[in-house]
Amino acid sequence: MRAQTKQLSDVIPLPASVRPVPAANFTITPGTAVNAAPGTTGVAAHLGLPLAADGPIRLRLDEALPAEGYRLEIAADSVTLSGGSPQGLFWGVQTLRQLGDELPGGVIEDEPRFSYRGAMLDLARHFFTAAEIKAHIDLLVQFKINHLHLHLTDDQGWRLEIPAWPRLTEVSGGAGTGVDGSGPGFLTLAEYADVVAYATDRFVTVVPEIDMPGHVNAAQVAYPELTADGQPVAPRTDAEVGYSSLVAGMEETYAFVEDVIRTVADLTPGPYLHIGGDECLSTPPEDYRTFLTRVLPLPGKYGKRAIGWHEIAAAELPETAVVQYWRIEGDEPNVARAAAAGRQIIMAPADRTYLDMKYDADTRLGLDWAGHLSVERAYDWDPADRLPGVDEKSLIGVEAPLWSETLRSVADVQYLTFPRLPAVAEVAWSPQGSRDWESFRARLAAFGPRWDAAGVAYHRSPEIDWPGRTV
Ligand code: TNX
Repeated sequence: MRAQTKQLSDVIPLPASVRPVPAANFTITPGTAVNAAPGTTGVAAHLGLPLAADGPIRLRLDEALPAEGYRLEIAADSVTLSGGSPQGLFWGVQTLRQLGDELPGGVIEDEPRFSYRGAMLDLARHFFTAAEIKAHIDLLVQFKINHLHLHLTDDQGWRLEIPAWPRLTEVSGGAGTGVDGSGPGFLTLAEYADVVAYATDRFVTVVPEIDMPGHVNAAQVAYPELTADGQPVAPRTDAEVGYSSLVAGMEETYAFVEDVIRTVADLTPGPYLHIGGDECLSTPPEDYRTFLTRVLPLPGKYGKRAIGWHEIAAAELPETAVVQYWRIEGDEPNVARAAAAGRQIIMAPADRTYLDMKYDADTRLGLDWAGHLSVERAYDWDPADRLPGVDEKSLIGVEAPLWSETLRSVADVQYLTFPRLPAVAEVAWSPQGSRDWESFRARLAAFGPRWDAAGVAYHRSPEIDWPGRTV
C-alpha cells in the first residue's frame, strides 16, 4: 500500500530531469484558471480548467526548448508550463495531469529519447470502431505515445474503404470476417478522417498499413482477378499466416497496389505509409524482390515515406524507407546492412514489445510464439543494444504492436495493453541511464486506482504491488 504524497518524479515515462523544491507545493481546485499565451489555447483545453488572463497556471511556447520538450515549474503560487511547440506543451500537460491536484514543488525539464513512440492496433483480425480507436488514443497519449499504427488489411479482413475497389470492404469488411468470423466492420472514408483528425488534435500521427504482397486473402476474395489463376478463393477466418500472395508478374497487381497506395496517401496527413511485407512464405524470394522494387517507391511518389516489416530489408530500399524490426531471430544481417546504408529502424522485437504475447502461462488471451512477456521484460531492455549494427543513431524509435487474433472486445485490448504499454513508452521516452525497474514498478502501482476509476480493464500483474481497489 502506498498512500504517501506524490513526488515530482511520480510520472510515467520518467522525465529527463526532475529537481524537487520541497516547500513549494501548489494546489489545483476546480476554480483554478489557466493563463494561455497565444498559440496555446488548443492545448490548454486538454487541462479541463477555465481560462483567465490572471490564472496562476501559465501556458506558453518557448522556441529555445526542443519541439517535443517542455519545462514545468511548480511554485507555491504559480505553475508555469512551457513547450518547445504545441506538441511539447501537450506532453507537459500529460505530466501535469499525472501529478494530480496536489502538485509537488520543483522543476521538470523533459524531452524524449526517440521521436517515434508507437502503438499498433490490428483491425484486420478483429475490427474496432472509430469511437473505440479514439478512446484508445486517449489512453495512449497519457504515456506520450505519438504514433498509432493501424494494421488495416490482412487475410481475414479489409478495414478501410477504397472507393475505386468497393468490394474490398463490401465483401471483406462485412459479416463473418475476422478471426472466427467474429470481428466484422470497416472504416468509411469519413470515419478514417475522423480518427485521423482526433489523433492530430492529440499530436498523434496515424500510420496506416496495407499489408502486401502477403496477407492478402481478403483482397483476393473480393477481387479474384488478383490471384495467379483468376479463380475465386475462399474467405479465411483461421489464424494461419504465409499462404496468400499478390502476383509479382501481373500488371493488374500494380494497378491495384498503386490505386490503394494513392488513396491511402491522400487520406493521411502523416509522413508514413506502411506497406507490410512480412511473412511472405508463399511468395518466391525473387518475386518478393521484384514486387518490392516496384512498390517501395510508390509511397514516395505520393509524398510518403515507406515503412515495412524488416523482411523488406532483403530488397533495395529507397533512401527514406524505414525498417520495422519484429522477429526474435532471423534477418538480422539484412537489418544491420540497411542501418549501415543509412536507413532508419523502428524497434519492435516480439519478445519485448508484442502486446499480444501472454504475460505468463495463466493469461487467458494472447499468443506465446515469442515466449511470455512480463511487465519487467517489456521494461528491462535497451533498443540501442538489441541488434548488432543497429545503434542509437539508426533508430527513430520503438513500437508496441497489438495483434488481434485472440481479441474480441475493448476490454481484451486494454487487458493486454495495460500495464505493458507504459513500460514500452518509458523505454522509448526516458534516458536509458535513468531507467530502473524498481522505480518503474513503484510508479506504475499508482495507476491501478486511476484505471479502476476510469473503468480500464488492465491486467493486475502480480509483478506490481497494486494498492487496494478503490471502486
Ligand atoms: C506475426 S509480426 C505477424 C502477424 C501475427 C503475429 C502474431 C508480423 C509482422 N506478422 O501476422 O498477427 O505474428 O503475434
